[in-house]
Amino acid sequence: MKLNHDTITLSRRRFLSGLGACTALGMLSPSLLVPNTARANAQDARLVLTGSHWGAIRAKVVDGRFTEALPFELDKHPTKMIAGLADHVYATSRIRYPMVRVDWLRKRHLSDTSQRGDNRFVRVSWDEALDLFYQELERVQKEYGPSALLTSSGWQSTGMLHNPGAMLSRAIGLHGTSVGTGGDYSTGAAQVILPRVVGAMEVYEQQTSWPLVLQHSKTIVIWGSDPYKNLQVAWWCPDHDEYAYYEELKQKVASGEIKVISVDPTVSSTHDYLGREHVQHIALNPQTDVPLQLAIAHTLYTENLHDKKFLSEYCVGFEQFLPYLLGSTDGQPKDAQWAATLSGIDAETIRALARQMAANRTQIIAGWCVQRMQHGEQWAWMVVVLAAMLGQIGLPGGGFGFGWHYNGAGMPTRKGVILGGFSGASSTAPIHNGDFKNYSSTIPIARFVDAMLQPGSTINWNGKRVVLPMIKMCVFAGTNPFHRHQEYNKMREGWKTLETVISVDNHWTSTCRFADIVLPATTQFERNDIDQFGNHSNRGLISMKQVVPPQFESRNDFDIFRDLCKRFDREAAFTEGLDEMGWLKRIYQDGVQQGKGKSIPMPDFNTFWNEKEYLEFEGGSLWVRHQSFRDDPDLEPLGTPSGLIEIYSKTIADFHYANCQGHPMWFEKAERSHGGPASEHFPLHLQSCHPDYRLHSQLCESETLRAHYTVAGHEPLYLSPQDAAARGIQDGDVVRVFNQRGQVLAGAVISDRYKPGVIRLHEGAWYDPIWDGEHAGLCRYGNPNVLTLDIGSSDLAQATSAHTALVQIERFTGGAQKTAAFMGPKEMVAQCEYVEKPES
Ligand SMILES: Nc1nc2c(c(=O)[nH]1)N[C@H]1C(S)=C(S)[C@@H](COP(=O)(O)OP(=O)(O)OC[C@H]3O[C@@H](n4cnc5c(=O)[nH]c(N)nc54)[C@H](O)[C@@H]3O)O[C@H]1N2
Ligand SMILES: Nc1nc2c(c(=O)[nH]1)N[C@H]1C(S)=C(S)[C@@H](COP(=O)(O)OP(=O)(O)OC[C@H]3O[C@@H](n4cnc5c(=O)[nH]c(N)nc54)[C@H](O)[C@@H]3O)O[C@H]1N2
Ligand SMILES: [Mo]
Repeated sequence: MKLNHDTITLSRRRFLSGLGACTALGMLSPSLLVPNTARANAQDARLVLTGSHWGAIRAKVVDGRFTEALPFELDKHPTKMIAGLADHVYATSRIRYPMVRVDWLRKRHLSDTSQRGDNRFVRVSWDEALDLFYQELERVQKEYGPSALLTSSGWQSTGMLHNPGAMLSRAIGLHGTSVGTGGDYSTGAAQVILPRVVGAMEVYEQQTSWPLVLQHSKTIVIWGSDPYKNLQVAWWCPDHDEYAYYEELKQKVASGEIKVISVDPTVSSTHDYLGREHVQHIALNPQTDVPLQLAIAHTLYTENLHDKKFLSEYCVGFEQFLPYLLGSTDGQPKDAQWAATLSGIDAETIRALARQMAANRTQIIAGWCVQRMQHGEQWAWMVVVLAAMLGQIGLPGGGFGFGWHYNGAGMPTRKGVILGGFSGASSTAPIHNGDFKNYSSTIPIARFVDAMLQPGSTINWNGKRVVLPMIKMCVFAGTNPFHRHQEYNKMREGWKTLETVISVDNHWTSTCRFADIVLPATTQFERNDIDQFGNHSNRGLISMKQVVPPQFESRNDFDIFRDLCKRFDREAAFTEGLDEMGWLKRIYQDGVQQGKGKSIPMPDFNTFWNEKEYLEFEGGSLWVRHQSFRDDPDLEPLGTPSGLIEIYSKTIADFHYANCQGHPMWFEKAERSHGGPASEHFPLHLQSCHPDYRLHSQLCESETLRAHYTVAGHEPLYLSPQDAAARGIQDGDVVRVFNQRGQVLAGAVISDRYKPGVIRLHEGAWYDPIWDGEHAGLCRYGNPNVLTLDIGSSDLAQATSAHTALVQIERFTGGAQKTAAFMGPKEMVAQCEYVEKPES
């Protein structure tokens, strides 16, 4: 089969004028990306098929330059973000050569770490850089042992081979052991509580098929989720097919067949897309979901609307929860009146909501933002308890699900293969396998700055005691901690205790600024790879062909880590004797074998790579989450101690944590808007939700995209007309956003999608602190994590509490502050003064 290369083209200028016509907050209709009139003759350009977190594209290459990303013809709902992909290769922030921080080059691990962040770097050769990397690994293992070394990766790029996180793990793991990390920033709280309650993580798993939801649900409650915005990206290359179901949902909502209720302080993109006039908005005060949920439960119980049979046959512990709900344990019934004061939703609306949910088939679609808060576990637990009281878990179009906004969940899964990829593990033992001394060998990732600041202190974590290690060296590849983590002024203090920080990236992120050795990796467009096409849909496989050669001195992570391994004689264990194409063949041929076992015929590698370029799998059957459990709880028990849904968990109760007890409860937050703690000083709740125009910090480097959302060169700050008026802020003003933890500049966008007291700065905005002078520490671009709070969600999950943060804003009068975030390092020439030769 030959591919049809006569594909759709669209000039950037034309595409951008389409974008410009949208309001800053408006979702661009994906169909705008592929106007039929824009078909052009692409003969003079080379079109290269590749996949990405943003979908599959045909990269247009003119005179050896990647000029434009055209949507792959099978992607019917491409994201507007592909307009930034060419910039990903050419942005001013590309790391050009290996670089070493000036004072670290002079004094190595004895350097002045308070200079980290001043962005002064010296260019070195690859050999020099990798020698330094290796010498530091040796030194740290010998001087301190494995507890002093921490490595981490994150959202990196797609591709089954070029997986920087796996390469980092394998290479470092071949040299020596290091501190392990558990949990993640996405679902840290939910992924720890839900296995205790329903026996599975729930968050990353497949959800009930969309056709069944559309057929059976009468009410859909979208609880703190924004699928329309968040499905633009996925872990593997998305096919975006699920958007067709959102189109159907939109029609059914308009015709009144399905009622959608959005529980969200803001009008989300999904809400806006489905139609403001059709969706019922429960615009609760931020962080007050648990009181609202408890009041719904209270109404269901007191109005006898709960499913007693389901509670007794499929659940344990409703009796232990009930006294708390009714108030006999603490004197406070968790009724609608009580919740109204906290949530800002009047009592009658709450009661009506409970009745509506009990009246017919109700699907609860929960997101993850509400668990990315202090006590985030409680909300996730209450989602399950509410669904259990409604008794529809395991029925089509009923019950709960936590993953609809992610990886195309709800798409029927086609029968196909899942490729293996490059593994972070190796069968070869590490050279250094030292003693962790009295420190724990694994820590919750979101507590890694606490380890820097309080090594040796003990924290609780999901029933274990964790002694935080004394970390001396960090290596990052495919993650940007100075976007990902919270409370940068605290983090910068922690960072000073590190002797050596290494960052492998393709862009000069703020983490590179705060590193000692910076190594330039190729972008995904500069190498060959294979990816899954579609995630839960399993639509097929797609080749990721090299679009352009490596830029500057960048090298594939594979080559970087291979050459590191060479230095300690583990090259063969790292590569297994294969190069890039060798690995791709192996990964693909393993898939062919897997396919044989499943009766899925696949062409051989050469045919796939040279002729077909992508494969589509067939079939896909409809599926209902938790149905097998509902059908036979004895044969298909949940993975909880009782095999049933645990409304009361004896395991958790026995941990004796004050902030996460035996059943879900309301706990006051460290900071809460609308009259809660600290709101008298900082009255505004800071949402740092996931960006509409980026994947976290990725593509913030794209000028093309930034041109469409920045305000006077700053990250947009969304706020209500009331909050703006009260402060004399006009649309387009530069504002200072501040609290006791720090301050950032941003550009005001006034929007009626926000209720008073709620503002938003999207996560992933590049951190750009002013180094010294009057405004020292002020982030010029607008990164919300300067302002967020770095505490664990509770003793149970120790997850991030990024969404527990209050701020104040004012018009900024300090003059124009041009961001330098995207300009790379200040290049210096330095004399090496280091004398203490590392032992080898
Ligand atoms: N475009 C884009 N999509 C993405 C990503 C991206 O960076 N960009 N990242 C991906 C990743 S890694 C993840 S983990 C997911 C994140 O998925 P989520 O964490 O679910 O996403 P958010 O958009 O941050 O938040 C979802 C909704 O929660 C609402 N919300 C905020 N506070 C509250 C509250 O107190 N109560 C209630 N009820 N609602 C609240 C917000 O207004 C928002 O509409 O997104 C994925 N998708
Ligand atoms: N305040 C607040 N903070 C949050 C969140 C929030 O909701 N609010 N959300 C959290 C969530 S859910 C998540 S998942 C995290 C995401 O945090 P991260 O995963 O750290 O975010 P990314 O910006 O995707 O960082 C990936 C980095 O990998 C680099 N990279 C890309 N391709 C390659 C490659 O081929 N090789 C190498 N070596 N590097 C590459 C990119 O340039 C980028 O710097 O953020 C968390 N932080
Ligand atoms: Mo995430």
